[in-house]
Amino acid sequence: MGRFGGEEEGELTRNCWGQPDFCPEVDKTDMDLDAVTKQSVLHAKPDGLILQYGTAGFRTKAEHLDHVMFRMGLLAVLRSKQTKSTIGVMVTASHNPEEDNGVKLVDPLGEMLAASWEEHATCLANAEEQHLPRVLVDISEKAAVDLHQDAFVVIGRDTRPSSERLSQSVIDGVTVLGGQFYDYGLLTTPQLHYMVFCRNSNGQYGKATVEGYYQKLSSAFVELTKQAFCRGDDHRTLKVDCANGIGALKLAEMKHYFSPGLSVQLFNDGTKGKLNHLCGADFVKSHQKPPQGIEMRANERCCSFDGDADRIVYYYHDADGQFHLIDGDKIATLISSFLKELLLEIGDGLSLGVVQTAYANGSSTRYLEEVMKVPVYCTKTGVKHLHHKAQEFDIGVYFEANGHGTVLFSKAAETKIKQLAKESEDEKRKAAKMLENIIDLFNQTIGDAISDMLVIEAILALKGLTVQQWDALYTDLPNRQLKVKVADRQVISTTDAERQVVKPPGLQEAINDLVKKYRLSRAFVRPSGTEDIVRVYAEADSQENTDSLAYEVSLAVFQLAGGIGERPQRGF
Ligand code: NG1
Ligand code: ZN
Repeated sequence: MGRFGGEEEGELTRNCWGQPDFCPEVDKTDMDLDAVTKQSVLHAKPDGLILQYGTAGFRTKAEHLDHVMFRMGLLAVLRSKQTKSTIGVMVTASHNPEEDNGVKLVDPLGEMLAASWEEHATCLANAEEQHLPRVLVDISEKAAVDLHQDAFVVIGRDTRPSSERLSQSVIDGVTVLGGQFYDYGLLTTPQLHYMVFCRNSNGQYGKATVEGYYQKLSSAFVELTKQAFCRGDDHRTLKVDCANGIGALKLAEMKHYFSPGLSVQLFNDGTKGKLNHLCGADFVKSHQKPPQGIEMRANERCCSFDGDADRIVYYYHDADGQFHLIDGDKIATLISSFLKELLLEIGDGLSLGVVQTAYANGSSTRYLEEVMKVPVYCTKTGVKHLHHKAQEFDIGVYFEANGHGTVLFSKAAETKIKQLAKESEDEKRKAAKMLENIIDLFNQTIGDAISDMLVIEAILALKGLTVQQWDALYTDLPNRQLKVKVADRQVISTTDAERQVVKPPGLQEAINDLVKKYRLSRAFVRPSGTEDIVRVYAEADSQENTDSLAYEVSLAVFQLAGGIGERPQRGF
């Protein structure tokens, strides 16, 4: 028998991209490939199934994911050995329907997996059964993994019915390659990111327990809001739609830590409804209406989390019963203006930048640039892109319009702020102390609905702002997002932070001609990285024109990019 489960050493093979390749030389004792082969049979890959590590890992129907979970367990071990750090594996499909599931790996600093390893992940997930050992060896070689290193993997999962079994498959993958693991069980996605960073910073970022997370955020919130609540504004309540997901469980555990400063009332807590069904941040943002299952009174502040609690949007009904959505763009604006004020007070020349995607409402970009005079950058969709851009500033604020975002503070900024909080005179010290608490209140590894909610509540309390005053910062341009089904969404490729189509030919020209027909208009299309659809976005001067433009662009996509099923229809 050869060293790779029956293959001959040095034999000419094909790697997972179909290129001719030589079997690499790795000592079999470093990885028990026979055991991997045996275990893998119990997590067999369905024939012909090809999946891509997309915007946020793998996502599809839960019943197709068992082999992917097992293999991501294997990959997490290799990544852990290579980085000599703890790696996270999160089992979730976020805002997708309950029947779906997904998995993503979390890198040592709590960030999304590095791009080169996304390729390895895709390779490993799609390898046919008999090629699995060779692909593992190949990845180890290409990524120079020291196989003698120990590996440690932490695992978290959301509340989907399929998540428990699928996370067991991850554990099977970790153990068969000799990795150690800790299963946190039910966690929000951002909590798992937090745990990974805590462990790799030897506790400097915080204690790697759920209790540690609650304590860190809550004490920062209580410290930060002391001043506002001293003014007697101590009866703050907030209604939270938890999308029938994990956010409900975690917020129910945590709310005692930050009350009486803030009392939260939970809706869609998973006791009755279905996950993400007619509720949650994604539903509210894309339908621009309130979720089912929440009682809203006029002018009451409400918010929605998504299914894994990494996104948040706010909203309210005015006295005339009109619905007002406060999305990620307006959250970024509120936070940036608060931070900018504090930075002016400490007067230390620290740079502040805001990062958005093409989905940001045109009014928000204009307000940030022209009124607030803050530099704004646009990246591709997906928090990993925003996160990396935000790292270029002393203080980088990033938010997707859908409510996924956070604020990053550079090490230098943090040191400076801490020093000022100790040494400077009164007013400066007060501002620096606030910034110090804000640093602790943000989850700097990834967008976090719980942490963002506490930041927003603290700012509103400190500034004495009502939800209406916040909403009035600027008026959103009417906008519409639609989905188009096509045979193969990869026929569309884009450039310029996804604002321009490169392929198929003629599509961008068609969009340009349609956009010209309307005032203050803008439209773009891109293939989704999490669903099997093409997304269409349009903005214009009125909702009617916006809907018309969105419809016409959808039709152009349908006709020029191989639409399938029902043709797009006018009217929503
Ligand atoms: P896709 O499906 O690639 O558009 C969606 C969101 C992203 C991000 C990911 C991960 C939109 C338009 N897209 O990605 O912003 O949040 O899901 O959850 O909201
Ligand atoms: Zn999510």
